[in-house]
Amino acid sequence: MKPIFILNGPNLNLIGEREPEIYGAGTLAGIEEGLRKQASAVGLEIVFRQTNHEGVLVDWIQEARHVASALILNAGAYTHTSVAVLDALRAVSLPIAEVHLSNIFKREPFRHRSYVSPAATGVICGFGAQSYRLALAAIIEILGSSDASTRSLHA
Ligand code: CA2
Repeated sequence: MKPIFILNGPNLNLIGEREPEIYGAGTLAGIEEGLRKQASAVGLEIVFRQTNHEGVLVDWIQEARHVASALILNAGAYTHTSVAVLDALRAVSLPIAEVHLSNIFKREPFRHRSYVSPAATGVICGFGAQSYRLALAAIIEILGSSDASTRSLHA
């Protein structure tokens, strides 16, 4: 099985350091460690990355098309601004989980719009680090489905 790509956008490298009341006290490295264990418990691998650059995120989404089995994406603030990210996601025929640490619908109105959601299989937000664990659990379930026609529904 190809690895599950877990991609993170701008400023997510700062969580645990600043604004713990919004994003929690855990670090991105801690989240990565937990997800790696969760995946390896069922014999799967993850590729976990973070970038502050929109073009790099687009490059990694394009890379996922060829080398990943699924994509989990927290695009950070690009969620709310990036048509380039949406266009890249539209070319991905894999299960895509959009995740956010915070409940973006409880926050400022500009965070209520997501350019990722139209291309995502599903969206999980507001559960802190657990958002990632829930997303990975959903993706593992989709990948484990023996029904190929169900799987294509999620693409
Ligand atoms: O809740 C999420 O996961 C977000 O994707 C996080 C983004 C935010 O722009 C989205 O609206 C929701 C922000 C990433 C973290 O930014 C920080 C900024 C300052 C200090 C600590 C983290």
